[in-house]
Amino acid sequence: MSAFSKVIVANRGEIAVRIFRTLRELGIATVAVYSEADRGSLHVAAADEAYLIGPGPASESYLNQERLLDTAARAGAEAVHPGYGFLAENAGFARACEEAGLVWIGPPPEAIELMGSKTAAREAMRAAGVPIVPGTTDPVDSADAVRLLGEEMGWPIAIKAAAGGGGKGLRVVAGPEEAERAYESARREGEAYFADPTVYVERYLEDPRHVEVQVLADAHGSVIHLGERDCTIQRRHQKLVEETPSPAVEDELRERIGRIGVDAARAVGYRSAGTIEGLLDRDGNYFFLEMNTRIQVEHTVTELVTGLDLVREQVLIAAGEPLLRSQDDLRLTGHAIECRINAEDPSNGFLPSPGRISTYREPAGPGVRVDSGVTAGSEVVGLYDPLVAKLVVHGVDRDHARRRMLRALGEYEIGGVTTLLGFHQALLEHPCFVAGETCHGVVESKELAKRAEQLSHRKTTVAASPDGRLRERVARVELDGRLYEVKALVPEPPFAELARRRRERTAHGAHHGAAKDAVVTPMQGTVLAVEVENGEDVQAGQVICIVEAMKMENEITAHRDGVVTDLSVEPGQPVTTGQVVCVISQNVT
Ligand code: MV4
Repeated sequence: MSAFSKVIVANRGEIAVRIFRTLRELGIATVAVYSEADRGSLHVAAADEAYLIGPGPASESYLNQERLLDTAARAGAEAVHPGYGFLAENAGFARACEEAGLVWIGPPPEAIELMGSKTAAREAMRAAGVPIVPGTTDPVDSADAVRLLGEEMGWPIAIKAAAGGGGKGLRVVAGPEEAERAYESARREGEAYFADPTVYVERYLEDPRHVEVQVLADAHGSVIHLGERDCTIQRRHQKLVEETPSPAVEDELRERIGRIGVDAARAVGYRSAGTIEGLLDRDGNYFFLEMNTRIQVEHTVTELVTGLDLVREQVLIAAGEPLLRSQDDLRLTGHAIECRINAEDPSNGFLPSPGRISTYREPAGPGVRVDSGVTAGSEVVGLYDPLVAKLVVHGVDRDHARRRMLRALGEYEIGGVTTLLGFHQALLEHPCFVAGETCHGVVESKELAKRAEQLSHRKTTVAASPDGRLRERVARVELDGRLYEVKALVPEPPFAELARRRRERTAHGAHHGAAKDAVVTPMQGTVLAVEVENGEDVQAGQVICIVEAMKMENEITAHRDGVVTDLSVEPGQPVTTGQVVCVISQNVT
């Protein structure tokens, strides 16, 4: 006898595939939905049945509530699993599912709603005795109020969007003279992202760790925690590496954080799997930040150290079954690390790198798990999250897991698109990561991007020799029964010289007059910030503006030194692919 006979997954990519695996183990039939852009995707092939939920823009299909409900009815599904992102934290959709007679594999809509407002959540946590970052639980409605709070709490302070989360709208204010600008810009970002300019204020914590607690709550009043995850390695509030246990958490602190997580879940009548996100400061103080009312990307590391299947727990809880384990039954074993394998280019401001995956080979062996949404031939479309796979390892301790991750990263082959494989290798070899430090600043550093690029070219050497006349080609030869990798230097093809001259001409401009080069947006999105002004001198690599696309922030940088002219974008403005942002003219000195 199983919980449900058929479940629909309102999601795509690796998480849809991940959920289908568990459903299959439970003997539950699986239903996929797909957009027109996803017809050939792995998650479609991984399900028993699949339904098109287009037409219309691909980015809207997984958000089309009516279409999803119709499809659930048509397929005869009994329950809906939303995965993460898309409609996972949409209380209205959770309610609509329940009203349509479908079981929502997630928390009660009221809990989603309450946690959706950061100020309401802070107030509820304060009332429940959960420590929150010192600051306001009410909105702050003027720059003067911000200045007053700064004098009261001491500078620096943080301004955050009330409807936000994940660091959206976060502005650090060092002193009273910065209050006005920061207040206005945090409000603009809140408006741009959530159509809600409401902001509030917190004390700014220096060099904190992002530490979160996984909780499970059933419909019968049991709530347990599954230990913490450390997600300190982030870039622009996008997590890149997650691990458990946290290098900064000892048994006693784990118990304290765990109790905080359980108290927080109980206070909002939580049910299902959930995560309490918090900040851990250098003195060991732990503060509630927000609660994520969904399965998270990084749930995998908790699975490896607990031996539990969190999606299975979600499904059984939704079916009304009681938790089978008490807090005392749980044992946390060893150390787990997850690296997010995004199709992004770290040497180009982590710009999305869409394209077709040509060659694809996953690592395997002891302690290695790959949760992937792609295979050889998959098209990585720019419309969606750039996360194509998650590489997760388990070891007896942190250094064992770290070395195992490096070994697995070395085995992983993804051709055709640029990924974070090289970046993760560079990071995990860096002394800051080895030492378990916060690595703030290192993640974004040029040094790491450069090392990442070197590492990602190691296996496919086709670089030109310095004079450009010879190319390296690596071949494998067997000599007297032993395998060798040999580097052959072969002459470049005859057209290469012409192509090089042409490139140089465009790079250096025409012989007479100043060269002009347009900076264009590589993707459709919304301008969040403009970092330069007309007439400003910029250097190659300097950030011109930040464009948000599919919840990711992307830096548009200058490709050459020069002077900015014809700047045509401003914050909040939508832009299309290939739109001219500004022109960079050569400095004529
Ligand atoms: C903060 C903070 C300092 N003080 N809040 C919020 C969402 C998360 N993505 C990062 N957030 C932060 N909130 C206060 N009051 C610093 C950060 C922060 C951060 C925290 C832990 C680990 C890495 C971080 C990177 C950037 C910002």
